[in-house]
Amino acid sequence: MKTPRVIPAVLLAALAFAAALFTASLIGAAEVTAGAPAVPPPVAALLPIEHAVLTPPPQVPPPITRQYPARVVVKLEVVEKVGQLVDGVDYTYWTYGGTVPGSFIRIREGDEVEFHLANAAGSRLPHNIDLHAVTGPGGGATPSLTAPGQGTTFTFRALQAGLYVYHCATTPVATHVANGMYGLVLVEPKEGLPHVDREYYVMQGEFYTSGKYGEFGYQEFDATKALDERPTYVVFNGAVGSLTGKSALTANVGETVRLYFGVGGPNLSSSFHVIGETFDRVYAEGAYDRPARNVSTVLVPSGGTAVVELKADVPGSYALVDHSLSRAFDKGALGMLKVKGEPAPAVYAGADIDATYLGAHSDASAEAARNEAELTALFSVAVRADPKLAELSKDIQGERGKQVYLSLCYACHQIDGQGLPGAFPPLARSDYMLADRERAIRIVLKGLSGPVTVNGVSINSAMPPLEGILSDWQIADVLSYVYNAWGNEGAAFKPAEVKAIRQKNR
Ligand code: HEC
Ligand SMILES: [Cu+2]
Repeated sequence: MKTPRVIPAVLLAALAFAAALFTASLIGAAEVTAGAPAVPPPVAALLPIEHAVLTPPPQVPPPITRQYPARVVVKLEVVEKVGQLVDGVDYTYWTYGGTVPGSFIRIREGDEVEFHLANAAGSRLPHNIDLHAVTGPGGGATPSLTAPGQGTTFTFRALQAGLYVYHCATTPVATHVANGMYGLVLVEPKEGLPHVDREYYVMQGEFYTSGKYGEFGYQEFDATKALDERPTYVVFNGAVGSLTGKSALTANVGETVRLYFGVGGPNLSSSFHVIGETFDRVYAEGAYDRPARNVSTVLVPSGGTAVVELKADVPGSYALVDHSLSRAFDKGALGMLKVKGEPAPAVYAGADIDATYLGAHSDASAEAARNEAELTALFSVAVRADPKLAELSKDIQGERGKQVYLSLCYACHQIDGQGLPGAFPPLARSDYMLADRERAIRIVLKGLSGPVTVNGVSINSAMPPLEGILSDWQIADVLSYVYNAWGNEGAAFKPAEVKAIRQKNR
């Protein structure tokens, strides 16, 4: 946001007049009841006009340095578009500004906001917006109800500093929010915020898909799962991996980092935590006047926010998680802050967290996803040219299977398939596994317990059944991977084989 360094005298006079009118209009407003006009009050014309800088996540617009209120024009467009929930999984997102969460809006306490909501011509449905920063019935929902291809306008005064969620409030509301219609609006206190070196924008939300977690292809919204609050995905910034690998948040040792964190929901609250860090300051529920100090995990309600600040003291990888941990490690709510700089052995001397710990979010898994995408692209080109494609398709299946392996099996059988002596048998060159394909499928579906002997070593432990978690496709993929990794050699598995065995053992 651009700020004039010198405020012209004329403007100052106008401002003083505006302030007086503003006070008067506030007093007046308290007395006005029904039938008040929804149009901007006359004071509006006297405020300097600014156009809000909006940013996509995880970016945050620059701090406001202006010392006076303005009439801030915000233009936001709703766009319905297909994106990826995770590699290979397509989903139709409903977005504010083309991203989930929607564009970050930054204004100043006392500003008057002229809000323009547009709904793209290609949309199938009407949408609107309810900003929690609005004082007024519906938070703006009623005047902003916008049909596809149309635009609407309303104004509000940002009376209270804080960090607020905005979201769609069009019926069925939970469905609109579940499809990604939420974002954050920061109302900076008049005196501004303390300086930090970096600011980031992160929001948590759940997705309810017809298929299981990671099931490939286009996924429909599943209304029953949503009603039961049984999400398939719980993610930061709209997708699994939106804050990992190349997209990880970054900082240098010694820098201060502020995260504007919100929960879009529509249903779950978040136990927000950064593994390996303590928040030096937490503005709980986004309330700016009473920060708490030295907090490890902050509870953020659905439709709520928290501003957290930390100082990066030690280089390495820090995982952002919802500490309801199934969501983090099994449903996607895991991001990464990568801190670069000199080691600080006086604070921490030891290894970084690595692939063993991060599984599906590790660099190895990201690489498998990239390989798969490349091979798939090659495949579709090759299909047109040459019908002999069995080998290539097996490779693609292997890369997909590796991603399943790294999200589930690796935790017990280990990254390298060697298992852990006495606890988990090896899959690398396992005579037991390689001897019987049908039994291998059955083990993944139904689990295994009781004594078994693998490569001459006997073990008596238990593996949980995975039939409720994995689809036929995923089981075929993961077995194709383990049957061809670490020196193993075997034919690929087909989903139909898995399906047949699943039905036989029902
Ligand atoms: C929670 C830990 C755990 C997970 C997760 C797990 N397993 Fe196992 N698995 C075991 C244990 C323990 C055994 C041995 C069970 C026994 O002693 O009867 C086993 C046995 C096996 C065996 C037969 C023994 C061998 O070494 O050949 C296969 C094959 C196998 N698992 C494959 C998988 C695959 C594939 C996955 C992922 C889809 C997986 N497992 C996930 C713990 C696990
Ligand atoms: Cu909507």
